[in-house]
Amino acid sequence: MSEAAQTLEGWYALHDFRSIDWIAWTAADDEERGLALDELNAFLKQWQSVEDGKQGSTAFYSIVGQKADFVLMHLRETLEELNELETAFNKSAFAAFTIPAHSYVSVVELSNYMGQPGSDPLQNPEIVARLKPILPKWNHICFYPMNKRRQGNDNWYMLSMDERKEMMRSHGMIGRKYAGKVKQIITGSVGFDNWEWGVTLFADEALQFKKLVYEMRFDEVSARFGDFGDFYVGNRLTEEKVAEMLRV
Ligand code: 76R
Repeated sequence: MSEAAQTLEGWYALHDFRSIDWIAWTAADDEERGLALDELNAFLKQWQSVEDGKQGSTAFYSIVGQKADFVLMHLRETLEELNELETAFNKSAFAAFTIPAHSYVSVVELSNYMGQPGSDPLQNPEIVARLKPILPKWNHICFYPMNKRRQGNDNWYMLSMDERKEMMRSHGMIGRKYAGKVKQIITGSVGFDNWEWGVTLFADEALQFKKLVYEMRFDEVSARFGDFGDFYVGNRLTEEKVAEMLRV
């Protein structure tokens, strides 16, 4: 058996994709819509205070195209907290105007491919900060799930640790070229959801997603071993932006 990569886990993640029930929303009266919007804003404030207390983080983005209208990406210390906040939101008047489009459950993950042998990563504040990241407030989000292939000669899980390390080094070098332009959060979902990882990217310029993902396609880890699910891309929502989006 090949040596398994060691992983460090941080906050649990829920990507909650919703569509808006536009028929119900436009048929509702001003008062109903006002109450629903106030409730949404109260949730946004509550999630912000959790983030201010460094107990979790939430990102709120629109989604372009028909797969969903928006995504709430929540990070929390436990799976129970994620479940509670999801249920609380579902009971709100605003959520009653939404239709579930997709969801993804995972946990922030760092693997030891690039780690320094002999050091305790959990004593390193930079690593701890990466395991419990405050999500950036950048203009755009991109999310997609992925697997590492397990087929014939292209079986990632049959490679030796050294072979995988070498390929991950090359992967990391490409990624580093996008430092400051794209922020990646890798969440592991083996045992939690349908794919092995969720890839969440943030950027101020949406084109950087295309450039980064395309460049990686030529790198062996992605070219030989990457299998990808649906891509979701969108724009940052603030209280003002969501009010504008929902104005009828
Ligand atoms: O953690 C680190 O920064 C060290 C290097 C590194 C690891 C270990 C790294 C760097 N990644 C790692 C692990 Mn990554 N990453 C992806 C995708 O679209 C595709 O082709 C793949 C989707 C992107 C766009 C991306 C970006 N990475 C992983 C893993 C876990 C693999 C495993 O354990 O087998 C996956 C699934 C994955 C996928 N990667 C980087 C980036 C970027 C931008 C970097 C540089 C980060 C930086 O240096 O700040």
